[in-house]
Amino acid sequence: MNGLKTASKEQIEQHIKALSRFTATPGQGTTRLSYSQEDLQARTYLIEKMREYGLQVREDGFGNIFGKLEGSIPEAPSVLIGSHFDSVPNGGDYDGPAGVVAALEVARLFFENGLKPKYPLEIVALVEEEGARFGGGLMGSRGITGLLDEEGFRQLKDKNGITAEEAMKKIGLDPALPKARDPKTMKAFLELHIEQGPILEEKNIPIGVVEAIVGLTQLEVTVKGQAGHAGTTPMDRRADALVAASKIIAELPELASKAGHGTVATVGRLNVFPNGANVIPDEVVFSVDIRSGHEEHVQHAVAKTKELVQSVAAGGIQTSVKQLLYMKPKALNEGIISLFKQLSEKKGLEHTPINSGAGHDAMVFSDFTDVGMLFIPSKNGLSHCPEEWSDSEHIASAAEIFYEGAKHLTEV
Ligand code: HGY
Ligand code: MN
Ligand code: MN
Ligand code: MN
Repeated sequence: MNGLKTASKEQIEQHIKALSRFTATPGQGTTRLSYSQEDLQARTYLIEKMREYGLQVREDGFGNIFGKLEGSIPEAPSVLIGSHFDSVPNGGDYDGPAGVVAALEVARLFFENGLKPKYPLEIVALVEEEGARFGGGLMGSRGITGLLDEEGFRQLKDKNGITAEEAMKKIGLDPALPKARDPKTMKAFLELHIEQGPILEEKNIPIGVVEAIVGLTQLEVTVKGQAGHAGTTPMDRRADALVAASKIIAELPELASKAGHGTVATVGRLNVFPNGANVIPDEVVFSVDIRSGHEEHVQHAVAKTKELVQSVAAGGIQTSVKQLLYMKPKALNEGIISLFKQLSEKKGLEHTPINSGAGHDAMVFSDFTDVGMLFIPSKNGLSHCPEEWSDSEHIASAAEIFYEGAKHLTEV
């Protein structure tokens, strides 16, 4: 060997383990909501590592973390590598962190192998990709690209009515810092992510080269009825918000299957107000997450869902629908896809093309710069749960591909 360092499974395992400790639900998976104490602990860890690897660190007006290795060409656009470091409630240790840790490993290899790139390399750790605290999702990347403007950001509130700005200030972040960046400052964005499905494991292939990402939308449905006494209110004189909401939810699986092949619809979050066992529900607010590889199917399913919601607005029930997020299906950059395939072959790694049923920050960046994404296998195809697990060996292999790809794209 020429004495140059290569990606280390042990180093990656160390990072994953360290980040997994920053959870609000120890022993019940990873719960790391944006701008929480757990976010602050992870943020501190990531910034320390970025500095250790010789990177200039800054946080933008959304709290995204950037670690930059300057290039020799002044003002040149950067090659960004990274993913998100927030989680769903009671999620796993790898959804997001696998990509952040692989990017850290690329930075460590540039640093320890003394590489001097022409184009800058930026490692990025993104906030609020899951939307678990403020709804919608892909917030950090939409902020960087300007898809989420200052107005939109200011309106974000969590379920306790705390705004994103207040939450940022509480952990010492400054929301007034510069936010959207000029797309001309980005040359490429690369993201490693766990597959979150069963395909790579079933095929026993370590590397998935992502070609397209599903289109998705997130709706928030509000059903308003009339609170009342569970004992004294006759059944024919009720405007029960939960009964009305249930009629909508029960129809969604059939609505999704009729919307076109592969369309999925999920109600993952539901809040009942006032949520008392002896009180007729006054109001129900729930999420509807709709996805398809074909935009027309998403649009059809959204239209049908809005009709369905309208159809229960009778007998004292009122309904409304808010669209929190809408992303078209995205095809990733052909040049980076073939680069990833060549580099996988060079490393003797079996690879296969794959499409993503999950949304990712990569889909946001793909309208502004060249984007490439790799997947690694998920054990039993599980994700968004404490059982989520991926092999650090696979993260190391993907980090090697990203390292070679970053050398090529930054023109070391
Ligand atoms: O929901 C998703 O697809 C991603 O995990 N945010
Ligand atoms: Mn993710
Ligand atoms: Mn996720
Ligand atoms: Mn992502």
